Amino acid sequence: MIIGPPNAGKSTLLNGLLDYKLSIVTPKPQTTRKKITGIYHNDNCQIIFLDTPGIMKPQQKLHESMLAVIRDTLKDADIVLALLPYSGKKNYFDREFAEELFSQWLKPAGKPVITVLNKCDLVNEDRQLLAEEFVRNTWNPAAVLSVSALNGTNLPKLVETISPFLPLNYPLYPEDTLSTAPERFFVSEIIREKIFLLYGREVPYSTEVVIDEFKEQHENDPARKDLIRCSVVVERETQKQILIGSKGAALKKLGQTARKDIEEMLGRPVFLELFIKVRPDWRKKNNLLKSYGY
Ligand SMILES: Nc1nc2c(ncn2[C@@H]2O[C@H](COP(=O)(O)OP(=O)(O)OP(=O)(O)O)[C@@H](O)[C@H]2O)c(=O)[nH]1
Ligand SMILES: [Mg+2]
Repeated sequence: MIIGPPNAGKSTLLNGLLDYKLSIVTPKPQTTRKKITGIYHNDNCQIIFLDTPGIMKPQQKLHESMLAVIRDTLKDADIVLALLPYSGKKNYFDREFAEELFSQWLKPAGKPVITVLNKCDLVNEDRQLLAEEFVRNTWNPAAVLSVSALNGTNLPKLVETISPFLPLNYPLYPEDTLSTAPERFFVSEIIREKIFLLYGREVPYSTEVVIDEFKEQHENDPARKDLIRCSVVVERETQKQILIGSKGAALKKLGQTARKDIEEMLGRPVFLELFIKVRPDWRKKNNLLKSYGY
């Protein structure tokens, strides 16, 4: 599994390893809310990578559910990739967070840990060696490696580093399987990604996307586009107005950019209909969270 703080590049790493954009990525923290399974295949092994939300201090019921995802995934994982991003700060990465990660999460779990220092493109090699040395001396993980999930630096080496820790088993999935989640989940994730990219402030955090209908019409008649109907759920009427924008321009842009990526993923044209709904404080309400799969 991939564990780490928000914005560390966990989803970028999953995508880089798979060489496919499976998990959504944005410059904003707390983009990923659920576990994303990505299956890597090569001639020697199969690795089931699990991307998780970033570890944060919970401020909402939604956050508690995200933390529970991390906890449950950690229980199931054979190997843990602890992802710590380099930063321009004087210690090169957030040691305080790393200490908390090791003492509160990794030590109690007792799994082999590979510390992956990500965003190595942001610091020079001397600093990387110093940081790696510091990690080795302080927390003594099974291995330490600097990578750039974005540029692909050291990703083959990361796979090599993981290999000896893999349990001996028959492949669990056929070679063409990339994920276990259904297409409609990735459709909702693509729409969420576009909302994170297009809107500011609290709007992306207050938004959830629910697929109400996914009609695969092309099977009976290849000339007909698939129909996808989604609810975009927000917490307030004001957020609804922001999503729609002046004369509906913002919503139109959201629909267009999301549809483009959805069509690319599915490999066929679709009709995408977005309905905006207001569900006050959905992030605090157990029954709503449950109905959205949290
Ligand atoms: N410079 C640089 N940026 C990176 C690298 N990896 C990821 N990023 C950027 O970091 C930001 C966050 O990336 P994500 O992959 O969404 O991070 P995450 O850890 O999944 O974040 P959450 O899902 O919010 O917890 C994006 O803007 C990425 O482009 C890297 O190796 N180098
Ligand atoms: Mg993510």
